[in-house]
Amino acid sequence: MIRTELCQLLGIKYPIFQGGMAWVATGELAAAVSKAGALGIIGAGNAPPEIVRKEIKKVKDSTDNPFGVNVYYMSPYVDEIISLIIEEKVPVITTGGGNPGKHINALKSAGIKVFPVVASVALAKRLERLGVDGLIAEGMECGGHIGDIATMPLVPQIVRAVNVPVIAAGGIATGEGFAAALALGAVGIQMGTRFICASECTVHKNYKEAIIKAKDRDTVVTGFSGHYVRVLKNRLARQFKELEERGASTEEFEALGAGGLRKAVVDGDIEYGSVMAGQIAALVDDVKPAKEIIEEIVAEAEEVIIKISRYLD
Ligand code: TUI
Repeated sequence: MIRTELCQLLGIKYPIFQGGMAWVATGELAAAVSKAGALGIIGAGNAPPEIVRKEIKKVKDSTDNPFGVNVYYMSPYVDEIISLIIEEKVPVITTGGGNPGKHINALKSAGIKVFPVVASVALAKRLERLGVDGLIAEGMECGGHIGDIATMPLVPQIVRAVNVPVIAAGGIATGEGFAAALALGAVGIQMGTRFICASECTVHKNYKEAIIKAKDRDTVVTGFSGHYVRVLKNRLARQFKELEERGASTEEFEALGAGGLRKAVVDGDIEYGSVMAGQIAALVDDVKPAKEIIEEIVAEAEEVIIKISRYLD
């Protein structure tokens, strides 16, 4: 059994977070993950509060175990979603796409545990000073919006820079990756891409199949000026590359990207939709219940830790 301080801190059985993926991480997925003993997280993305409230209700109706909501800091509804999280007494918040500093006091006063996603040491240090409970260090192997440092160098730098628990994210979907994250000093992992292929995940089946088919070089980073997104290669990604090559304007990028994630997740359009996935998609090769995903990765990580301890002379 792998238990770390994160388990006691949050009252969870396994030190595993499910990534709070916009459109993908619905109440159904979060409920299944939390029920299985890890931390399920609803992805608020750009959704208005009334939609997020319904997803929170789904989790509460399904389990009493802790769960979280991820707030995307480029959403137009950030302040309203924070109020909703406080009102609903959501146990844990994770954040992405920006600096959640201005909301930390209000969240802490409400007894909510705060775990921002960071992609740099500077932001990690700043947020530690503001009193966060832990940090999720997300390497650029992950899917969706990415920073520019890979998990292997990012995690130990953040671990050395702060005194709060650090969770490793980006490129993890196997027991080997889980064990490696612990070796880097993390006290837990976050997985997104692996949980897209959970049976309970409500994304279109074409999205799951695209991840299962993906091989090592099948993701690509598209975007411009500090806003980079990792997706599976498809026609939309090629159109983005063309825009990059001719130095297109922000407006052109935004017009091409608009609604892309919904198109992939809801309509199953994996050619013209934005199929966000991490590089570890190549090692995701089946759809199964969240509980089995969690129990399998924990058992694998235990085996890896025992195996590598034999190298000690
Ligand atoms: O946010 C993510 N991953 C995402 S966001 C997204 S895009 C989206 N599309 C439609 C609807 C809603 C969302 C897809 N994937 N990961 C966490 C993350 N946060 N990665 C990098 C950062 C980040 C970037 C800048 C965190 C903080 C930050 O701060 C800048 C500053 O102010 O210092």
